[in-house]
Formats: sequence, structure tokens, C-alpha cells
Amino acid sequence: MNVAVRREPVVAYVALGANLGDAAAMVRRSMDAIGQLAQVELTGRSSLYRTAPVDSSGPDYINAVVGLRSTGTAYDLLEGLQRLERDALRERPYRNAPRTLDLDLLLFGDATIHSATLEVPHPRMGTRAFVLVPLAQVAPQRVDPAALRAVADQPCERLPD
Ligand code: A4P
Ligand code: MG
Repeated sequence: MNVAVRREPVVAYVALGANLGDAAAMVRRSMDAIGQLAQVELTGRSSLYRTAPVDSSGPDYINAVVGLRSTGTAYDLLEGLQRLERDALRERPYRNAPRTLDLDLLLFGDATIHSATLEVPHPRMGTRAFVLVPLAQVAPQRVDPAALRAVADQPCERLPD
């Protein structure tokens, strides 16, 4: 007999970033595409933010965060996100290079993951306004107000919805 394995949905958050081409259109389209991934239901999307590059170069970034419910594993979700990055024809000439699309898994429920291919919570999320500000918009309970105050000097302009 075929027994379907059903998992309890896990609430996860994904950061989107782009600074090449029509970055705003890419981020908007990618939010929709994340919602179309298998085992994913989109539950919230932040505004788009124009942000100055941090440890990176090139034009300003467009950043945003989505909230979702996933009935797959964190690795299933990572695989889906990487497929969308590939679809966006992202190239990786060097670390932190400008990119057409970067999708980072920030949080997967309360999971802590340290593996060769996945670190959750995302190790650099706590010091970056381009992640914390949109995350606070969709999940204020997941952002430490002190961390948010500490990044207040990083330029992060909310764009009209
Ligand atoms: N990986 C491990 N953990 C994760 C995770 N939680 N989510 C692995 C996604 N991927 C994760 O990623 C390299 C490998 O990390 C993947 O193969 C995956 O197995 P990558 O995106 O190809 O490499 P990267 O760009 O060098 O690293 P990453 O982590 O995306 O860079 P950062 O540190 O997030 O920085 N400034 C502004 N204003 N806005 C930005 O969006 N982004 C960066 C990227 C720098 N500065 C920026 C922005
Ligand atoms: Mg990335």
C-alpha cells in the first residue's frame, strides 16, 4: 500500500536580493515564483527596499523578504530556491559579486542547521538592514529590536507598494 507521508507545515522566511538588470521586476516575479514551488504556500511578502551594497559592489540592490509555509524539508526549499536562481541566469564570478537574483533561506521554523550546503538561521542576517528591515515587516516577532536599532545607519529605502 502506498502511504503518503504528510509533514506538518513549517513557517520559513526567504530573503530576495538583486542588483543587476530590472532588479525590482526580478524580485517581484521571484516572490510569485517562490509561491509556486512544490510544498510551499506563500503567507506574506514585504515591500521592496532600495539598499546600498554591503560587502559588495555595483548598483544599489532591491531587497525583500517573503514568509511561507513549507511541507517539505529545508533542503527541498533550498533546492527550489537554487533552481529559481539558475532560471534567473545568475553567474557567480566571485564571492558577493553583483547578481541578477540571490535567494537566501533565513529561518526554517526554529531549526538550527549547520551543514556543508545549508546554514540556518542565515549566519549574516543579524547584522544587515537589508534583511532585518523587510523581515520585521512580515515577522516582527522574529526580529530583535536591538538588532534593528544597530543597523539603522545602513541605507534602506522602502519603495511604494
Ligand atoms: N547556503 C548555506 N546556507 C544557506 C542559506 N541559509 N540560504 C549555501 C541559501 N544558501 C545557503 O550561496 C553559496 C552557497 O551557500 C549555496 O550554494 C548554498 O548551498 P550563493 O548565494 O551562491 O553565494 P554568495 O552570494 O557568495 O553568498 P550569500 O550567502 O548569498 O551572500 P551574502 O552574505 O548573503 O551576501 N548588499 C545589499 N544591499 N543587498 C544584498 O542583497 N547581498 C549580499 C550577499 C552582499 N551584499 C548585499 C546583498
Ligand atoms: Mg545566497
